Amino acid sequence: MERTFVLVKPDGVQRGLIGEVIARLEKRGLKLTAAKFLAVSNDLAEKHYAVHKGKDFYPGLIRYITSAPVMAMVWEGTNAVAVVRQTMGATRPWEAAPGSIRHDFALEVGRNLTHASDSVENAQAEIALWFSPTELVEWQRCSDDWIFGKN
Ligand code: IDP
Repeated sequence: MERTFVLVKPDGVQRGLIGEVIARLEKRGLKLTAAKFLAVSNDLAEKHYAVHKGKDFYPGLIRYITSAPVMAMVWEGTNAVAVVRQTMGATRPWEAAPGSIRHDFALEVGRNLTHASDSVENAQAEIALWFSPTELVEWQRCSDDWIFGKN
C-alpha cells in the first residue's frame, strides 16, 4: 500500500488545525501509519528542504519550519501521495482548489499550513528521514476492506 509523509507545519499547530488535518485524511479513507509531535532541529529542516537550498525563500522557510512544533505523520492508502496532495491543495493557497485545506484555511505561500510528499520516491526518502522503521505501525483497520475494496 502506498505511503506518504505529511507535516502539519508550525502555523497549523499554532492555529489549532492538527485535528482538522487528521480528520480530513481519516475521512478520506487514508490510514495512519505513524505520528509524532516534535520541535524541528535546524539539521532536520535543512535535510528536509535541501532541494530548496539557494532559493530566495529558503532562509525564511528554515526559520518558519523550526519556529514552533510540528506534527509529523505517515499516511497510507491507494494513491496516497496524489490523494494527500489533492487534499492539501496547491502550494500557493490562492491557487488551491476549493475544499482543499490550503484553500479553506490559508492565504500566504509562506504560511501554507502543511507539507505532503510530491512523489512516491520523495515519500520514501522523507519517511526514512523523519521516522525510524520501528515507528511505522502495521495494523488492520476494521474498515480496510470497505475502503480499499478488497474482497
Ligand atoms: P509544497 O510544500 O507544496 O510541496 P514546495 O514548492 O516544495 O511546495 O515548497 C516548499 C515550501 O516552501 C512551501 O510549502 C512553502 O511553505 C514554501 N515556499 C515555496 N515557495 C515559496 C515562495 O515563493 N515564498 C515563500 N515560501 C515559499
